[in-house]
Amino acid sequence: MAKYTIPENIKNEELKRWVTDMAELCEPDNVYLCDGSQEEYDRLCQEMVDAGTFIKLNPEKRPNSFLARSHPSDVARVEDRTYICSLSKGDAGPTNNWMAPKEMKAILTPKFRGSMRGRTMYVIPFCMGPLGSPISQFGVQLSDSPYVVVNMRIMTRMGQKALDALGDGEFVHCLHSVGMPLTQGQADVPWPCSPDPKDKYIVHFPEERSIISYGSGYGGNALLGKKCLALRIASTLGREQGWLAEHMLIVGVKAPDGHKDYVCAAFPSACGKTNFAMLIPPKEFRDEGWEVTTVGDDIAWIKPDEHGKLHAINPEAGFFGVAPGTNYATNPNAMDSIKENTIFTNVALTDDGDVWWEGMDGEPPAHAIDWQGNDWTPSSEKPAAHPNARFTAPITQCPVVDERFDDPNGVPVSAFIFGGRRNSVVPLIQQSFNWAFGVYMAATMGSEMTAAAFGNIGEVRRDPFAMLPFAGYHMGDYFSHWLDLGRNIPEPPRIFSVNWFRKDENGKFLWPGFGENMRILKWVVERARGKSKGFETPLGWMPRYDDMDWRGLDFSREQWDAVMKLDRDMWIKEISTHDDLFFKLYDRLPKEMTFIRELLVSNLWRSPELGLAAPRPEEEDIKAVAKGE
Ligand code: O2Y
Ligand code: MN
Repeated sequence: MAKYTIPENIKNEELKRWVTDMAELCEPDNVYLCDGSQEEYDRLCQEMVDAGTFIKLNPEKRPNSFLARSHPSDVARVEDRTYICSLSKGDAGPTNNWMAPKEMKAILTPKFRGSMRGRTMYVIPFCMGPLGSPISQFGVQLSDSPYVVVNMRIMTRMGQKALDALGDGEFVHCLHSVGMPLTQGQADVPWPCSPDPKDKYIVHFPEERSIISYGSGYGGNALLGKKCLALRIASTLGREQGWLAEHMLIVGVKAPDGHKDYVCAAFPSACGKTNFAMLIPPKEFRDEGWEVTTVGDDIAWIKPDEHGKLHAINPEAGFFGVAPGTNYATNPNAMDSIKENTIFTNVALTDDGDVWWEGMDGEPPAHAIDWQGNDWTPSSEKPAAHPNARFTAPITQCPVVDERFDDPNGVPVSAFIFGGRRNSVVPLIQQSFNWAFGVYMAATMGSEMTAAAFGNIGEVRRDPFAMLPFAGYHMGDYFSHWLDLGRNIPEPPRIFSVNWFRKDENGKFLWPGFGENMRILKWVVERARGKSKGFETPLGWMPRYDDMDWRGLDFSREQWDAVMKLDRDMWIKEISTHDDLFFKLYDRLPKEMTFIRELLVSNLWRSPELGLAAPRPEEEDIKAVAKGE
């Protein structure tokens, strides 16, 4: 006999049906509809403190904040357990794991039978994007994890307000269980999950617009609004409906004349994306009136308005940022964002009830409790915080949150930036000739391996558009979608590539990065307005040394030449390696990719003296950019 009752407040007929069916399958003790209130948040946090899942941090140091420690088997997204279950295998493409929907459901349904016994099934209505925005999407997550509820309250617009805005409309069905039912009075553990790595499933059904996640309570595996909905499902929706769901930050760049441009930028993990999203311009720029503001740090949904102008929203409402390495030198705005009302996961606990991680400001504490609950001192062999330790904090706590972050119309996009982590070959900044060349550049971006765990050190791992783990469909079709979109809008944003990570022969970074990236951002936004100068190279347009604003930085012409150098032979080799990815995608690779590849190679052959010495007349280039050529 069922112990639960279905909350009366659920008026959406499909939601009522689905909750009833899933409760019957999962057999929870209770079904609870989340209202998203502060009272509910506080109560669930207290319940987790009582259960040992949360540790309340010292309210004088970190008001209203908590620390959670996950099970050691449950510390990150699990790409090898992530599936795109489209009806046809071809639609998922060779870069996604695939299984037929029926086959996958035959595995998952028995797993969910009774999976929530002894637990509460939380019904979490949420909206990705500002309430009332034509770009936003609704989801409802059913989860047996109160940790998920409180994180979803920070990361999305969640609760009664989302349910009201949903009305009788459609929503993405997101079913989640940690996969550890409590049978016959079995005691709970602080971090329930399925400890067997092969017993975790993060599954997407793009045609049904549904997500099923089993066995993990961590991050992107469990907070289903984020990577699962906002990228994998939304990318398939965007393709059908003519918009883009991208792994991009969004920043506002205000010039001294008051004009503000918005820039979307894609970087793979570990490329300083959050730092760039909250960049503080150098003093000389600030004094002059330059400002950088944050709309989002991870995901952008981008849609043409009625005039074909692209507008972007951040579908999220919070940051789920990496803690280790974050400090007042690298990212003061992030540090200020997490002063209070923050959930920390897998960081260390200091003796005075605060948090600590490797790379935090100041001296390490003489003693702490590490992320696994063990005593830790600076002489310990293992790190105090897990390298993927996280903070969850509301974006409204960011000191430089953009005034339009919650604007239902989104913000107009002036430029796209794509960046990888390359030791050599790729210059600090270049602008693609046009939209199609930009798509090629983004399709071939990549990062050199820095850890053996991810491949051979030094080998380039291609991560097209930083979307390899997040595209919900075939990457070749994804490139075609970008090409089509650009063809159908009158004035597409300009596309740029950056590489902050180029090194000299001694392995030293050639570019200081951090706030100095403002100099690049300034060139980008002015270029997008047809204002800043550049010259043509076989690969695109580049700024000369004199086209850059060097106030406050001692950076010589020689240093600039080193960080901007195009080596013809290396580039010909580089372009030949693009084929590795293209061959993989051959059945759906748009022909433009092959044509542009050929064009780039022939441009390079025709430039034996490649370098920065022989620029074309600047005026001509500026006119060409203004015309969008
Ligand atoms: O490991 C996780 O579950 C989090 S992954 C993540 C979180 C925030 C922003 N980006 C990412 C990512 O992997 O790109
Ligand atoms: Mn990300």
